[in-house]
Amino acid sequence: MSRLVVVSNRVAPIQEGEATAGGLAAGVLDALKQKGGLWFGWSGEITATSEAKPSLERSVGQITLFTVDLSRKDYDEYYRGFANDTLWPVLHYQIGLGHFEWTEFEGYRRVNELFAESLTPLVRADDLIWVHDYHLLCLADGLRARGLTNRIGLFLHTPFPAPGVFMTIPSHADLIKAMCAYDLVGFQTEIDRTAFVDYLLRHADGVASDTVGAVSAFGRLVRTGVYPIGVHVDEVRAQAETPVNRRQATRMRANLMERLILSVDRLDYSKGLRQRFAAFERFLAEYPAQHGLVTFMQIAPPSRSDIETYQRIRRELEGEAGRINGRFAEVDWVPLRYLNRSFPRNVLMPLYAEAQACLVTPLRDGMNLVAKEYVAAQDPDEPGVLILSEFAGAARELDAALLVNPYDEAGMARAMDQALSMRVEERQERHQAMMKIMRTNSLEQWRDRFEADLRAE
Ligand code: ADQ
Repeated sequence: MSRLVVVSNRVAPIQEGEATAGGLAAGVLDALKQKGGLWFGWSGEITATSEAKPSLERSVGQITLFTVDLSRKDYDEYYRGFANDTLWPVLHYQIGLGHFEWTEFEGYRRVNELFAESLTPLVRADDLIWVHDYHLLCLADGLRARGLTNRIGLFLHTPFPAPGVFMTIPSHADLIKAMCAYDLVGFQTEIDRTAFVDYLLRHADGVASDTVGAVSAFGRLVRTGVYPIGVHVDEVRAQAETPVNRRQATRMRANLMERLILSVDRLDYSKGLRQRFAAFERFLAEYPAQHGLVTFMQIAPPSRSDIETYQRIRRELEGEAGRINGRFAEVDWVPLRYLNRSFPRNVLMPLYAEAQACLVTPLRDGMNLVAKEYVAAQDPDEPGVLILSEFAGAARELDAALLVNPYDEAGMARAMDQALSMRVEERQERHQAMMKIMRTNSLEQWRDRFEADLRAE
């Protein structure tokens, strides 16, 4: 069978024998481990000049990792600029936060070209190329320009917004044209897929093909599909249950109050942290009987901290956490614990299992794996309650969660109260329904279905 070539902005820092990471890294690694192959991406190094010369990073088992370095200018324009300060906010419907510069878009294209130039000599004729995420929308275009006729697929981990939102990016037409150089474009939900197809049909003279989900545009046939990313359900539960870790988590619980509401996110404005803090404040104000009993723990390691919008949200949250605690804390009770760091999975999963409720309330999210990990980590006899934003991709599958609108503070406060007082029978019923879907849409399914569709004639 042909080799798999995976391309993403960064390659995961994998070592032999190490436990698997979450999300993209876990899914990609599994696929590569099975069949062997190559993983290509940015090294994370910033050098004086970018050079289209891939270096062999390392080989782990049958997997070979190749990377390229970026120059400061490339990093600023491609990564910090267009990818994370223009595309990311717009893909998450945050038009007001998107900042566009043509020079940064040119930098984005230049780095996509650099990736194409470096990768081309490493690719064999029958390799299957699987590209990940919004950083590399133009990569297939660059590979085609260099004569590659391989199957090339893109999986977008983020949402794809309604055409009217996407078109606020001045270079939207260039991006869409470049995306049509892929053979298959995969999305997390049907909403995202439909938005992309809608753009092609209404704004790019696209014509729907007889093949389901395929559209002819710019002289090519691009297929589309929905592949909701999942988690290794049994692995998560096993990590949550490991006695030594559980002891650690139980000790942690002893330091908390009777009831724990947990949130775990990268510190990102799309995750709705500000609105969530406000909802918790509303909850404390409206449900005084919970005072002294409940702790809300927000774990949020900083990300992309060299971008101004991220620095701003961090400052705001620090201020809000202090203010809310100042307003409600007692000598023996601190209602909100705000932790700006990441934790190993063998600490995080047992902590999920200890929490009576998990608040996952992004303003928009491609999928949100924390929601799925939380459900998978629960004890089936005594499960906690997931409170989930209707704007997370995960809500399309996990509709047995308590679904909330993250802009509705009062609604979220009500959901917190409902979660903490829910009878065990109802919790079990909701948990079983979600587990059933998560077993069907597992991480293995995500990987196998995307690969099979990319391979298919
Ligand atoms: P992210 O935006 O990073 O991913 P998410 O799906 O929640 O968001 O994945 C986060 C992963 O990182 C989870 O596995 C979680 O356990 C881990 N993590 C988060 N905070 C952590 C912490 N403090 N310590 C340790 N680990 C932590 C993008 C998209 C999502 C999409 C994924 C996968 O934005 O919508 O679900 O890719 O496709």
